[in-house]
Amino acid sequence: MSERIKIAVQKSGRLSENSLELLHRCGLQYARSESRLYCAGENMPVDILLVRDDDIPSMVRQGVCELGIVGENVLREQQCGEDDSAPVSELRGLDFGFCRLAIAAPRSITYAGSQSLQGKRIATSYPGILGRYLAERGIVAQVVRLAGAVEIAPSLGQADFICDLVSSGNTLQANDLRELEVVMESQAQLIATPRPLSAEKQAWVQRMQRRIDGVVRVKESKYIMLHAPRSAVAEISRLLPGSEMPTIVSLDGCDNKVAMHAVCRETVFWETLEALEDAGASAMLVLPVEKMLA
Ligand code: PRT
Ligand code: ZN
Repeated sequence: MSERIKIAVQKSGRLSENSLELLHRCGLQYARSESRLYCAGENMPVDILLVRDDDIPSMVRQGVCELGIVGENVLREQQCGEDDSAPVSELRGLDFGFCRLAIAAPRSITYAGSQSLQGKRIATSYPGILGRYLAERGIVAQVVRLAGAVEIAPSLGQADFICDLVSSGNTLQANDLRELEVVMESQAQLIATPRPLSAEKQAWVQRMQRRIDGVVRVKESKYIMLHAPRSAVAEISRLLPGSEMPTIVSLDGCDNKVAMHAVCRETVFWETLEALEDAGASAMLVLPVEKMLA
């Protein structure tokens, strides 16, 4: 193999650890040194480029890197400002880096839906996404562009509202702000270059994509075992999230109950287990799935 592919990953920030862990779980071995921007893959022709997240969409669009991992919020904001003749391919959500871009305001402000934003000043680091959102709703407001510390803009008198990323909501709370509406939901995305690739590079891009797909699907998947009254099998099958055909096993010496085993390909929440219990399920076990070939 003479040609190598590159994956752009955030150097140090909220997505770094999960991104590198994902690549590691795909079988990629590399030596990392804190100061280096380039980690050469030791067992595959796949290298990692560690950069600021804002640089990732353009690096992938221009073909400097064949693949990249970046927040949808960053990708969408940059797409607002560029001609979209050759956008990157968005291959899949990676199930980490969850956050939302939301409008918030000091608790004292009265708010009666989006129209309350009319004529107001809104501070944000996402002027592109916010501008589109307002235009789609026919709202004319003054977008105040800030590079950071958006949450203190109202108390400094720079803006009436803010539009910023939120995950736990603690930062809003600490600044006495109230979340009012969600502009977009976001998670980390795997993106690929729109540039044509040699067959050799294309094969490695597809291989990495398949492995990443497998790792993410397994992460979401759980193996569920439970006992169910025969009469409730149909209802319980319907409640099992993302499972196609549960295996039904008879229980020795028990005619009215069966054991059901299923792989659930979606997150199994406590609420799901409670709903299963209400439907008659008992002896429920939820196990992680290590590897899966589907
Ligand atoms: O240096 P570089 O440019 O690479 O990094 P950065 O500082 O621009 O980005 P970074 O590391 O802060 O975030 C990278 C990506 O993580 C973002 O683009 C989002 O896709 C995602 N992400 C997930 C978040 C958050 N959650 C998040 N909570 N990005 C930022 N935040 C901020 C939020 O705005 C608030 O100020 O973190 C603070 C804490 O949030 P709460 O709600 O939990 O209090
Ligand atoms: Zn950034």
